[in-house]
Formats: sequence, structure tokens, C-alpha cells
Amino acid sequence: MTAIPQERRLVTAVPGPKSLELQARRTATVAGGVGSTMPVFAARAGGGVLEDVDGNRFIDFGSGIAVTTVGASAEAVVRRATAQLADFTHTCFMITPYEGYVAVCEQLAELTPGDHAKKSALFNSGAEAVENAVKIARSYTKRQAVVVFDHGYHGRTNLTMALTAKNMPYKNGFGPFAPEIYRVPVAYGYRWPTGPENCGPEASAQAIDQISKQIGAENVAAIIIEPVLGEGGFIEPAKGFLPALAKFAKDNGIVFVADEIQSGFCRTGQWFACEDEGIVPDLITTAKGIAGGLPLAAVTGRAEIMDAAHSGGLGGTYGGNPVACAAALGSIETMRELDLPAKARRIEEIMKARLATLREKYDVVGDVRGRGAMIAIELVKDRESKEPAAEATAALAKACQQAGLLVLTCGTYGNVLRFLPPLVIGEDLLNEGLDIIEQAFAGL
Ligand code: PLZ
Repeated sequence: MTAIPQERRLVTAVPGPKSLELQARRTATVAGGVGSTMPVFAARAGGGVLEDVDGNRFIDFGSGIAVTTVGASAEAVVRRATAQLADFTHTCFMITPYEGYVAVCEQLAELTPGDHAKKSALFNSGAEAVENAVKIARSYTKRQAVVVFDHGYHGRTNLTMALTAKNMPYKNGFGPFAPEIYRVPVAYGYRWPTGPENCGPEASAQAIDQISKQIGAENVAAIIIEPVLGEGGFIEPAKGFLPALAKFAKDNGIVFVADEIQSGFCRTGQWFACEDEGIVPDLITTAKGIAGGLPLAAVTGRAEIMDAAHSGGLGGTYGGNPVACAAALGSIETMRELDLPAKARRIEEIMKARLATLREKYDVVGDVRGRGAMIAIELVKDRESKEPAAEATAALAKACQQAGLLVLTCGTYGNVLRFLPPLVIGEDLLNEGLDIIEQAFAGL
């Protein structure tokens, strides 16, 4: 493995000539519905840097949407996945099982919150994990309704489109959607009408009231929530909201599902974001960071719930592919060895300090929030009306990208700049990335 130099370097225009050439081939042959944030094609990546086909090196504040937490070519991931590739690529766990799958489930049982007996099932993508959490919860409770939240994101398959809040680009024209899905308010502190201090109790009371009156708690199989909402805008539910819903679920025999696909695996400074308020979910869905870039996802939870589905009821040809499992074991090993939760907390410290000065300087910065290496700026046209500033957000992201920093946007209103650096990024690169963000604001 050739380690990629950990430095930003721009040697051509962005995009450069080779990327433009590939772009033309892509336009001719890749479906238009598949978009890309960056106009450049990747050649290699590792640590906190992504190099394009023209030799430009970008500082990576995106991690392929919170996936390459350990970097895009972490030593232990490459070593273990390579060894597994040489042994066998696939047998299908449903046909001939193998140890790697079991070892990943053991790790999940150990690392996820709670000391109860746990079991897991492995899948290929986050959306697939969420779909299976719903299957398992329905099987266990013998109920059908599923409760999700404003600004929630859970995937692009038919069931998970129904669970996802935002119409464009995820749902528009793709219906009809799955039935028995109900959406209730979430504790979005920054935009709560009576202020962030009242938000937790008021939002949880509203959500619980709607569930009770509109669905009936006794009909609800699962409540599914991201402990820090990702695509919806890096919204940390105001304090008290998650515990109130978890308690309501427990009191009413509802399976409480934490979707930690984006927030999990060290991202927020803890192994899982729901630990922040001591939540012990009945089921937890994971993907993204779990396997250092290889496709793997899981549902982990209370053994009695996980065992509710009949034998043969859960699975899929590739679920828990042996190479992806080997990569996951390498990724988890790296997280433990480098103490990546601590690294995420350090990233938060550095970023929050720098972004606080931006907030003082520029009125367009409405809110700075997030935890660990899951940090965001919400942009507004003015602080009084909080009218979302989507155009400024897009312009800032583009300016950063042109200067050699890969940043992403998110949010229901498209007005959130989000930062998801690999947790192994060097502090120099992190600070250089923040310099570029500062310059982008200065040039707005
Ligand atoms: N649940 C909380 O964040 C994936 C998707 C971006 P898949 N988020 C990034 C896009 O435009 O498709 C995600 C998530 C949470 C579920 C998912 C779905 O995970 O692996 O993309 O299916």
C-alpha cells in the first residue's frame, strides 16, 4: 500500500482535464438520477486526503458520508480484507457460514449500549438494515405501525423512503410509499418556537400525544430515530427528548430503534450517539463506519426481539459478506487501538472553537452544532427570521471545494454545511480545512 501524502495540493483547475474526460464518459453512460457532490474523479484516498485523477489532493471533510472513519485505506482494514479475498470471496452465510460473520456479531454485542443478551443480523446497506429492523419489530410485537420523525432520514428503498421525511430528492415521483408509517415532531432546538430550553419537554409531549391519539400506542411496533439526525441537518434532539420517547416505548411495549448508521462507530465522540443521554435502544442499526468503506450493515438488539423472526425470515445473498466482515474487524480494531472516540472529541474541541469565532463574525451563521466529528453550521438569511440560506450554503461548499476542501451540505432546507472528517485526520490538515472555510466565508 502506498501511503498518500497528507497534504492539500492543487495542480490543475477543479475539475482538471482527466476528470472532465471521465465526466463526459459518465454523462453518456451513468443514469442521470445518480448525482455527485464533487466534479472530480477519485484516484486514491487515505487518512484525511483524497487524490483525484489529475493529481489534486483534497482535504476530506466528508469521509464518503461518514463511512471512512478509520480512513479510506486503513492498514488493518486492507490487511484483513486482502487476506480474506485470498481465502474466499463468498459462500453465502445462509448456505455455508464462516467465522468472520460471527466475530462481527460478537463485537457488536460488546460495543453497543446495554449489558443485556444481544444478537445481530448482517446486511449490505443502511437502508436494508432499517428495513430489517422494521421486519423484526413487527414480528416481535405482532403490530404494524412505525413511528418516525420530522427531518428523519432512513434510506432510499421503498419502505425507507416512506420513513424518510424529505421529498426532494429522495421521494419525489417515486411513490406509492409503504403504509403504516407515521411522522411526529422532533426536538429541533434551534427552530423550536418557544426556544431551545423548552424544546425537549414540549416536543416529546407533542410527539407522544400524537402517537397516542392518532395511532394508539398499542398499534405501534417501532419508534425509529437517529440519535443525532444526519441528512436532516445534524440536529441533536434537545435534551430530554430521546429519554422521554425511550421511556414511552418501554412503557407501551414498543420496540425503540436507534438508527446509528451515520452517528455510530465513534463518530460523535462515543461509540454510539445514544450513549450521550444513557439511552439503551432495543434495536440499533449500523452501517457506514462499521467496515472502513466496504458495504456492511447490521441490526443489533435484545436477543428475544432479534430471535422473533422465524428461521429463514431474515437474510440476503450477500448479507455479511466475508470480505466486508474482515474489513469490519479491521475497522473496529483500528477504532479501539487509536481510541477514535477520544479523537472525535478532540476534533469537536478544535472545530467548535474555530466555528464559534465564525458565528461572532458572520450573521449568516445561525447555529453551530453537532458532536465529535459530526459538526455543522446552519446558515440563515437573518438571525431574527431564521430564513434558511440555501444559496449561500451551496456557494460556500463550492468555494471550499474549489480551494481543495471536500465539504458536504445537508438539511431539510439545504442550508447546513456539515463536516465529517475521517477520525484519523491530522490536526494540521483539520486546521487547514478550517482556514479554507474561514476564507470561504470572507469571500461570501
Ligand atoms: N440511516 C441515518 O444516514 C445514509 C445517504 C445519502 P445506505 N445516509 C447517507 C444519500 O443521498 O443517499 C443513511 C443514514 C441513516 C440510513 C441511511 C441509509 O444508508 O447505506 O445509504 O442505504
